[in-house]
Parts: sequence; structure tokens; C-alpha cells
Amino acid sequence: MKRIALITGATSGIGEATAKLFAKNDIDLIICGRRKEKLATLENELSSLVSVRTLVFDVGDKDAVTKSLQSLNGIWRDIDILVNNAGGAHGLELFVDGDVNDWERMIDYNVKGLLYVSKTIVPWMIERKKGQIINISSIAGKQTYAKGMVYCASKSGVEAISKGMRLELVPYGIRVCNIAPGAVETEFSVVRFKGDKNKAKSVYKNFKPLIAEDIADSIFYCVNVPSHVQIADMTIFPSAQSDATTIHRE
Ligand code: 8X3
Repeated sequence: MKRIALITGATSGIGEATAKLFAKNDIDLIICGRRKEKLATLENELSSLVSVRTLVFDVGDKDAVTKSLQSLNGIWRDIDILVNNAGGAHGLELFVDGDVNDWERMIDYNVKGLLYVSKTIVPWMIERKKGQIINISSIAGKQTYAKGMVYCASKSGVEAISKGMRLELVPYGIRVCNIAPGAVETEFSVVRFKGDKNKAKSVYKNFKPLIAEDIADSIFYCVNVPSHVQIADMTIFPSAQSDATTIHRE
């Protein structure tokens, strides 16, 4: 039976890698993001493999999220897999030096955005009594580190939401998986450091970081376990990493 997956933040990194892997494995796609051209390129690439719909919205914009998702009709509402991937880090500074706009952006995208998207889709899953939700958290959701307090708070919010969703959705046969990656080399650090590519590069220096495809593989694993199995939580580090702030560099 063919499945439909909706992926937020599909324009790059983990979201894009997941869309590609799902398409190769015959999962129809609703790809969502802010960058229209990037989504169009991805749609173009993947639509020879599966049916693809694109939705352009900013997850932080409540009305845009709801309006865009409500535009889905017919079988496109039969979403089997929701990958709540959109989000990111903005700034890495002591609390006293932090930019309030960065804090708001992280809470708006990482926490509120995930809630806005889920608010529309979860009721459709409840109606069908099936579904899988993959929430992309971070090791930062499990371990708070200096200069990352608000990012860590936003990701520990994701962890709480994953647990809460699981508590409430188990009776409907909906499985919720929280995935917490460590160091993955994507646009993550470029965004965190506001476009400073050298600074971003130095985060992954002298060890082998994860790449987006590594996390996509794990997501794919989680959505393919037998129906009586629920992977509740998965933490994924590169081999050189042992906690949020400890990385063995050569
Ligand atoms: C990404 C991992 O360690 O930079 O969420 O917080 S970390």
C-alpha cells in the first residue's frame, strides 16, 4: 500500500535527504518549505519517481501554515507520515549577549511551527486511526549547553511535545518518534552563525560529522518497522561525539 509523507523544511539538509530517500522507496510526498525555487527543483527531480505536491509556507506563520495545509484535498489529506523537520538555531551566545529576535525565531520555528503543522494534520491521522509522526529534535533537547540556552529550550520543548503526543495518540494507533541528532553537517551551522561559512566549517573540523543522509536513513528505518513496533526515541551521534559538547577531534 502506497504511503504519503509530509516533510517540513524539505528545501535542504535532513528534510531534503529524507524526501529523496522516501521518493526512491515509492512514498508519495508533500514537500514544504519557504524557498519556492528550491522546492520546485526538488519536485522536478522527484516527480519522475512518485507523486509530489509542494506547499510554500513559513512554519512560524500560523495563518499561512493552516491555510496552506487546508488547501490539501482528497487523498492528499491521508498523510501516513509527518516529518516535523523545519527549524534551526540562530546565534550561539551567552544569554546576556543574546539577540531577542534570535530567541523568538527559534521558539517560533522549532516549537510553535511544529505545533501549527501538527494541529492540522494530527486530526486527519486520528480520523484514519493511523499515522507516524517523526519529530526532529536534537541532542540539545536532552542536554543544555552554555551559549545555546534558548536553542536547547526550544529542542527540549520538542522532546516534551513528542512525549505528550505519544501519550495522547497511542489509542489511535499513531506512533510518535523523536529523533535527536548530534553534529550533522548541513546548513545548520551556517544559519546559526548568520552566513559565516568559516565559522560553520570549524564546527565540523578534524572529525567526521554525520551528513543529512545518515539521519534520513534513521528516519526511513523508523517508518518501516512493523506496525506493532514504535521507536519512541533515537539519539544519533557521529562516532567521534560522546555528548552535546564533547567531540574527539584528531
Ligand atoms: C544540532 C546539534 O549539538 O549543535 O541540533 O546542538 S547541536
